[in-house]
Amino acid sequence: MPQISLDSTVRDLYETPVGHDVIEKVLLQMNLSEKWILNPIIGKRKIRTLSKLTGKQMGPEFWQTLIALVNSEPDVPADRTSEKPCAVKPAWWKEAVIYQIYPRSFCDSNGDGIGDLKGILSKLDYLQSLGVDALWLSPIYDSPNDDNGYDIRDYRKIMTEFGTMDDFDELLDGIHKRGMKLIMDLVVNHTSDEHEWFQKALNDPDSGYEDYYFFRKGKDGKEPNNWNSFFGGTAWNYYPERDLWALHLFSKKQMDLNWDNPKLRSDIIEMINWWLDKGVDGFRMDVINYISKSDGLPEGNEAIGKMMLFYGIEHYYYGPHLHEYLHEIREKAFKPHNAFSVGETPGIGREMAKLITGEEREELDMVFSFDQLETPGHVRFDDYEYDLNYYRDYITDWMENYGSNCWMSLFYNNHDNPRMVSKVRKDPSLRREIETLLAVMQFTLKGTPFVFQGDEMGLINYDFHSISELSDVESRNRYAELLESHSEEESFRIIRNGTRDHSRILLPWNEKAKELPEHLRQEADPVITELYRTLIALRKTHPTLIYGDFRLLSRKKNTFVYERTGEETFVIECNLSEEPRKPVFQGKGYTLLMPRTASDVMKPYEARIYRKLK
Ligand code: TEU
Ligand code: CA
Repeated sequence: MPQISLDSTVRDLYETPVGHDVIEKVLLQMNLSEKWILNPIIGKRKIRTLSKLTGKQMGPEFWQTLIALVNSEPDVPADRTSEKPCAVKPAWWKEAVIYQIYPRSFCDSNGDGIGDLKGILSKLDYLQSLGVDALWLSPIYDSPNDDNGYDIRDYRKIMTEFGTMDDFDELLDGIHKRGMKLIMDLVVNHTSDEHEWFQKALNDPDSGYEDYYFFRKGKDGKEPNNWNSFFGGTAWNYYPERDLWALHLFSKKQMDLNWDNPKLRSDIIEMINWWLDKGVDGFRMDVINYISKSDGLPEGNEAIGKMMLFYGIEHYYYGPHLHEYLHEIREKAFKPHNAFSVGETPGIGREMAKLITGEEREELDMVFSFDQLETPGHVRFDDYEYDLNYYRDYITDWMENYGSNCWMSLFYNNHDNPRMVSKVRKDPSLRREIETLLAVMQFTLKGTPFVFQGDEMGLINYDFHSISELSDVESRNRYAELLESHSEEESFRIIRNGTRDHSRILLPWNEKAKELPEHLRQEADPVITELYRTLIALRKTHPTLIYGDFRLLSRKKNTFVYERTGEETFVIECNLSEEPRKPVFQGKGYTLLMPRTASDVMKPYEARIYRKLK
């Protein structure tokens, strides 16, 4: 890869994997189209002259930072976009439907109001009957729960409220007996400050653990750098007993681990192997792209910080040793156990994802990319409605360009996000229509569907009435910050748009849930559950829906028509809005599989699945 400099053109920059993804991200953030870059007037311009145009806001320092990041990646993705679908190597996780459980709110077996492992065990038959192949459990390890288990105190112990290691063994056994697999959450960017390593590091300078974390001297009595935390405020905690600061990208109790320390890496890999030896089938890896930080933890660029709302991000979201560390985990733990991995990788775009999931590179099997979750120019806390035309373009772009050596994850929400159905339309009157549409796309597009608990019950966002109903650390911290410049009412309204609690309320089947205030109770919709069963079964009986080629047939406004071809041919037509319209696909020579009948008008959010007659 030729090195990029201020004398390279914008086009040269856009042709590098990191340059491509960063520019795309910036355009997204500013709600500008790709045409802006493809336009020769801009594209042929030297970065040096552009940097003059972008003025103070994105001054030369911004471009230098970007160039350094781009040049830190010498590799280019293998071009495997033009190969036939038969080039895709089969794997169980490409064929699987994965179901995410947020254990705290899934099923409570003993009426203490907290979901638990026995609760999950009691629902295995239900999950099997849905047709799901694997369960991903959000963290169930011992934790003081500052961030609901994403702050781990002991990697080898089960959280007391969730049960015991015996319960876990029984659960794993029950899952395997039913022919399903178990994927655990692996949170190794940070540990709880109550983890033994951190306690030793803090209390005994000679313990050998100080270098497991990022302890630094302050700068003139202030934080070592300007990085801020995803949960508000600075990313540094001061420990007066040692006159040292320690880094935490998330809550004050989630201390970042220093992956540059080979001893730390070897301890983590040993722990992973301990779980794999127990028989777990794979891991979802929490913020795994953050594990390698730039040497010396440099100041974050001002312009990037302002634009992305987080300072310092360019120094850790695609760090200098990321590929190396991912490969090491693969070699020393996943590969010998034939384990599956999916990385949670905020900020990673399509080209960088190729360098992480290209199968020949042996890093991760899949990633979750998040740019599909909000439409351009929006963040999670904005008050707006999600335009599904954007989802069509986003997902088409990935399916057309990701390559046969990479495999996509398909998801709309998780425990960190409000439900997509409510983002598309706040008024719930068409919820069943939208839920059906989303499910049809999820099970007929190319990739592995991840169902988040409750999606299959037709759940929507909760009607929170006050901040006291929210328990998430992010929501509470942000609310406190907002109060500095907004009224209580406004602050609450903003938090309510994006709070992670929308996906964290106890599922309706819990006895205890009946004690929730009326407005926080939801009934499960059996029609949607049945729909999930049908669609999952359809996908299973027709491998074309899994491995078949994807081809876009129409992207007219509010229209998404695509074809999947392999041994068979399917055509799916979606109406992406509430406006009725004429169908684009007439269905001649095809049978209509869904819905049972169709008229010559596509109803609001209607989705149709056709199969070609033999
Ligand atoms: O999330 C990481 C992440 O970047 C987000 O989705 C995050 O919740 C949001 O951006 C905050 O602004 C993972 C977990 O999924 C999340 O639950 C944890 O809180 C976080 O890591 C820390 O472990
Ligand atoms: Ca319980």
